[in-house]
Amino acid sequence: MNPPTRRSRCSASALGLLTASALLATGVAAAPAPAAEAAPIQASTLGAQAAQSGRYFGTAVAAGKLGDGTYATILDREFNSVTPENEMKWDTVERSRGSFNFAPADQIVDRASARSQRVRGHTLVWHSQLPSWVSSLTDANTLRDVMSNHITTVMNHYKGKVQAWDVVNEAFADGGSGQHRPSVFQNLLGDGFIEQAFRTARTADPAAKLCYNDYNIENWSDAKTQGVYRMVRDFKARGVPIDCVGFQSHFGTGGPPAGFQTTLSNFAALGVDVQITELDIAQAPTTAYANTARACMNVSRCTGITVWGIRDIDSWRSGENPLLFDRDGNKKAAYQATLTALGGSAVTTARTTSTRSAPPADARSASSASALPGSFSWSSSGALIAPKPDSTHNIAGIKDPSVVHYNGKYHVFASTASASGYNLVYLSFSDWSQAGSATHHYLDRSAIGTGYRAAPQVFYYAPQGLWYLVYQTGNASFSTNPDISNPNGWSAPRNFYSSMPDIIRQNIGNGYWVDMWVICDSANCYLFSSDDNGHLYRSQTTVSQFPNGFTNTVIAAQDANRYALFEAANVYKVQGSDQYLLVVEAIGSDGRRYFRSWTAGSLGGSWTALAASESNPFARANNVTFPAGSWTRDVSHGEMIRAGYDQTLTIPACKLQYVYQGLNPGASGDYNTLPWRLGVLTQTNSAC
Ligand code: 9MR
Repeated sequence: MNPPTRRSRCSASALGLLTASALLATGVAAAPAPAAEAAPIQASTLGAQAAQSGRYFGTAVAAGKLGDGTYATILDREFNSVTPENEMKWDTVERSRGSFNFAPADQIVDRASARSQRVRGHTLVWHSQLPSWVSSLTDANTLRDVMSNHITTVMNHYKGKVQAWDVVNEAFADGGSGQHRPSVFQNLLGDGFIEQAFRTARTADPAAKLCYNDYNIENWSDAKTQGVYRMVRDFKARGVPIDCVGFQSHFGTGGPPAGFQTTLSNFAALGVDVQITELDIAQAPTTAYANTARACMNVSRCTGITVWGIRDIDSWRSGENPLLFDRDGNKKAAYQATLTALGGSAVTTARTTSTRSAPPADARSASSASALPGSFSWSSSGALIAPKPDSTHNIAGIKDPSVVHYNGKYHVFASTASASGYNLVYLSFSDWSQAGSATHHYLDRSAIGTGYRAAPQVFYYAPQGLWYLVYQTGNASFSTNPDISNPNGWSAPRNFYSSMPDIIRQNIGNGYWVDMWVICDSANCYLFSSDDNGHLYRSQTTVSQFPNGFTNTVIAAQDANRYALFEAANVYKVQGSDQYLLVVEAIGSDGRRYFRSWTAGSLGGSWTALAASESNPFARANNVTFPAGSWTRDVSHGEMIRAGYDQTLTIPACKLQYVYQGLNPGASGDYNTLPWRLGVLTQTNSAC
């Protein structure tokens, strides 16, 4: 979006003299659009498919196996979460009192961070794999200090790198008692040791999710399940910090108990996330795996599934062949059943409407196919979100939406525009029909503060377990928040750059430095920005250095006609393919805003035209059907609804939805007081 100083020079009619031929890009390759009949791609890996519904799919990892090429290849291809299988347990991390050894776990965590895989920490307090110097303690105060020091030291070491911790593991007894099992913790500290562990953990790393993890708690009516349920209910009622419950799910050949989904949803109803944390099933029957995945998919607070190892030979119960890959690393039938249950089975071709059964996922050639069509058509909602001025916020327009779907809700961030300038607003709702009635939280009341802040972009930076809000302040700025739903949780602005990079200073002319956009692949993060002067810039840093170290700023795309490559650039990864999509807002020959699009095989470009002209636009009034009354003729600064919510900015290849700003076609006057509203485009020519 353009800054507060901009006047009405870009509003309707001001550019009526531009011709379509003036839109030919100079720095952007103008290639013919790919054939529209190319087969659309579904996600072909467990992690990508789970991400489509905002979930993760993880595995236990053993540091000693990372050098095994087959193991590492499957790990990086299929999984977006890892749990160190043994390396974070007490007998490895603190074998003797006060002497910590993080090397084996660091190997796993550092490797995962570099690949944007999230990490579950397993485990802080457990009666097993506990060194004898702890299990032989006899003094309660000593044990209390020892436990507290262990939790604090380990969590501090992994702060920002481990998203969720199994704070206490397997504290409940098997059988019919529903009580805690005996252990040194239980015996010396009593029932309160679990609460104490969770309170210590919250203090040590307030951003980490804190889980209780156990086995044989999948069947709702079991006494053990009921015992854990009562504990979680009690914790929630008394405000003891707990965020999640892990169901290990080590199943026999029959798979999960019939009531597993009921158990998951009953726990979720207490206000915790639920996760399947150590899944393996004797002989890996396809139905048993599919039923387990389905139980999670059917519970919105079931946030992810972790299998307890990659190949059968990697399993702690290898004699039972309980995993998804055979000893040679081939996908077993249970793999395909799981992928299907996660939603990733059907491959549809655009030539016919018939569905054929999916070939083995590894037989698909995702990288060579074009995931998106070469032309688009859309239907628009009406104006769904309008400003909600209050006594201290006299807002004229709501603009520049950024949106993620997370935890069952849409979280929308936007600019607020008024004669006195710009700031940010946040609203959330579970359905677009409720968007208009959602509460507007003005973010100038958070540490983001007052003053010029505009054009937000939100995403979850998985390697750090933190939400980022990127926005323009004159520099490229950001704030972070451990909880996207807490509008007061954002940190004060920090800048990505010490000052405007030289190359921008040299090319910006009479433009403005606007619309900062971050996207990461597994190795690097890229920061794109526009100058309202025909240039799209790109800087780069590594995933491990982010948010620091942005450098190597280059012109990623340019056009001699500044209006043809104006502002509001978005870059996304297209799910299940090697394609990246770039859309950039342009000003058409009719003076109206619209979007052009390009694709590339990597974030470094080069960008090939996809739907990039006024007659074949990505989104423009001429390829959008509006409700009666056509509330806008401009399709301006917006954002795609993503398949996930992390820093990879992955969008589905099908049925795209674009949240955008539009305005009454008759509006005129000062650019800052134009009555922008937000609506949603839904793709109507999706081939899948
Ligand atoms: O898979 C782990 C195996 O390598 C270890 O020898 C074993 C030692 O107790 O722990 C296994 O993992 C366990 C996990 O930490 C907690 N739940 C049960 C898992 C299987 O025993």
